[in-house]
Amino acid sequence: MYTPKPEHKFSFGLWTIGNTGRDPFGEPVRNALTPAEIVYTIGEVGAWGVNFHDNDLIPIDATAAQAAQIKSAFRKALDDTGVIVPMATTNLFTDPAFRDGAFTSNDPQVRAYALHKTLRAIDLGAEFGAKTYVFWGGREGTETDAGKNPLDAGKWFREALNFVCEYVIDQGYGMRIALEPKPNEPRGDIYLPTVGSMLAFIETLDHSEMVGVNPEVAHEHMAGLNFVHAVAQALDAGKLFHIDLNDQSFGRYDQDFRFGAHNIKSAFFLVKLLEDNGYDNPRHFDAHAYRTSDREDVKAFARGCMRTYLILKERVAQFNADAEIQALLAEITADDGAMDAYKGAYSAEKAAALKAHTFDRIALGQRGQPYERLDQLTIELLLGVR
Ligand code: GCO
Ligand code: MN
Ligand code: MN
Repeated sequence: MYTPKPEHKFSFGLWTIGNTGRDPFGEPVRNALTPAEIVYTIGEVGAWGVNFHDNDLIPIDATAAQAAQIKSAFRKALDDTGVIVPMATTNLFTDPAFRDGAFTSNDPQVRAYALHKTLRAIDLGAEFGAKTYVFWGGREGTETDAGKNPLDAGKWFREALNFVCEYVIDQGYGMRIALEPKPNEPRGDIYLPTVGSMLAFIETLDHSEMVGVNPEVAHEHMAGLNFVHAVAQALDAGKLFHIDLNDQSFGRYDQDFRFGAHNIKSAFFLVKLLEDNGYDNPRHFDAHAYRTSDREDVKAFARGCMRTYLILKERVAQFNADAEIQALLAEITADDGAMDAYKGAYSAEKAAALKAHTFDRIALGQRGQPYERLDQLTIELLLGVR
């Protein structure tokens, strides 16, 4: 029942399963795996897809012969396991050239290099069948605003994305672009820090129809925001092209915990939102095993992400079928039709009638809502006693 299946579209990045546990204070604690080895692990734990940055697959300084050898081993692992490549992206943050950003660097040579690297990485993604291309601007930001004009930065980023969209169309790749916001880390402040700001920016692009968002649980939580609300706004806009699932405590560094590891209640409402609204794009776990894990425990981490998702999905079905919960919801959202005349599109008559209506404000203010009862039932359901 909690076994992952292809239709769940669970994916992991090469960088997630492959993560060696290096952090700003400590060296790697796990051996590095080749891309092919990571694909076999992903196949073994039962996931559907593997995503990569260009340099997760091909090191930045690889020769053509090395690249060809890596690609053929990777291709064989995909064929052997049936794992597919749904998404690809560009590493625009590791190399020192990007220390002041990529598309928003003050240096025109760096901006051009970022575009060059991205076009080649898009080709690499297309070669392996990726249908979603992610942009996470990890270095697109500042520590001080003394040296960079945020309006210029926005203009440069827009120009680059317009160029990329035309390139994808020109090549006939049929890819969609997903922009991933993050408020900070590794920059002091990253431009377009939240899902809301990214959604607004997308509407300024030449090909906004092919650009959506890739929201990440940890990123909105780092900003102290409600992730479920952010994702709902993206769904409402038809822009939820991809999602990065993980977990994070509020107010901490970028933790990238296993999905559902920290805040089970918000994970539940997230799964509910996705499942109730027929979300059918990839469910990508952009998370890392604890630094204390060995390679065997990394598999437990990966299985845990998927298993928790599927358990929560079952809890959602239970919530939707629970008579007591549904009765409370019906009570909360009850509508006797008395206000129907004022609903819907504007008309001068409707506005006049609404203004003339007398409301019993005191009675309205006396009406409570049984949210405590509903929330306790939700908690009991999640704790497995219903
Ligand atoms: C992070 C980001 C990245 C991106 C990845 C794919 O906080 O480091 O979430 O993991 O998702 O670069 O674009
Ligand atoms: Mn992240
Ligand atoms: Mn991410």
